[in-house]
Amino acid sequence: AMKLSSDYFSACLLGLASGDALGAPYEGGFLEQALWRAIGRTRAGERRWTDDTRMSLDLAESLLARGELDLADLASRFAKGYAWSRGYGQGTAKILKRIKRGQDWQLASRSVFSQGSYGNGAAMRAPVIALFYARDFSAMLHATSESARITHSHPLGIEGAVLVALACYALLHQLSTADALTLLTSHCADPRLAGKLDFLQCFSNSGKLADTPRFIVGKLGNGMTAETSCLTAIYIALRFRHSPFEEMMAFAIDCGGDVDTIAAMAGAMWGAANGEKRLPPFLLEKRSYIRHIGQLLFDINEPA
Ligand code: F2R
Ligand code: MG
Ligand code: MG
Ligand code: MG
Repeated sequence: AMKLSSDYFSACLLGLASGDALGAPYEGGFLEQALWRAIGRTRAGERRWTDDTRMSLDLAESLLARGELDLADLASRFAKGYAWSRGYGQGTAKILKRIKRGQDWQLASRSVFSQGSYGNGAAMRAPVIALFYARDFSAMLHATSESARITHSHPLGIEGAVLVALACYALLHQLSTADALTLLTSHCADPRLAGKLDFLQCFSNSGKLADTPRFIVGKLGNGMTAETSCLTAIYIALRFRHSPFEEMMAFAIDCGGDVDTIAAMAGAMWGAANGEKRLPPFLLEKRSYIRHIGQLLFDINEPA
């Protein structure tokens, strides 16, 4: 089996939280940004992260406590972790408040969008599954779509999550960009996502992965839906996989829109490819705890 290192597991989670915390000031409109200026730091001056990191930690804690994906346990952890000040998506917030009030998660999950959400909320936490199942590809694929069900049962919400998990997996295993895109393409069924993946592949084959944020946003999107954000994040991670984190982050900020989430997903992939030493060491909420969770996700893959 290929050699993996705990450093890269921690870096994947820290990259996710860093992209989230550094991107959060740019998400939303004037009011959201003004609010974040007021609550975007802890009393100790650390940058706070949002729902993206909170739900990723809930998922990691559930997997580690149960030893496998347990949707009832996960649903109750998501509900406990919910706090308005983390800026949850509107649909997800409603579902989690219902579960918090005692409603069965299976009922709650269908209470907002009858087909389930196609937001990027399942994709933003999918890197955790790539880490937990780093040595079991088929289990990873299965658990990723299952884990989306509580909040995102829409096919696009699920497929976005699968593509993000696959991209993290590919970078953790140090696949080339061409091989990573081939892997993604072979697991992409929805024509809307497949079309964007085709664009990315042509773009990468041409050796011209570089273009302006404006052009990329026009092609791939910068929205809150899985369809308009997951491939943007994958593009950013692949383009900047050998560049400093700060350059990747600057590009994500220039793309605008759902910056915290696009940067969280790209940051997770970047961290999985680069390890901790290249991550910026700014004051981040619960940094050492996040690193610790990354180590535990590594340990579960390395039976003594
Ligand atoms: N919520 C935020 N940011 C608030 C700033 C947004 C700003 N005011 C604005 O409106 O532009 N960030 C967090 O939410 C995103 C993750 O969202 P998640 O968990 O996927 O939420 P939700 O509510 O399920 O989906 C997001 C929106 O997409 C639309 N939508 C989804 N499925 C739909 C469906 N089946 N039918 C119709 N609409 C659907 C809805 O508008 C949802 O509210 C991340 O950015 C995270 O950072
Ligand atoms: Mg967020
Ligand atoms: Mg298997
Ligand atoms: Mg967001």
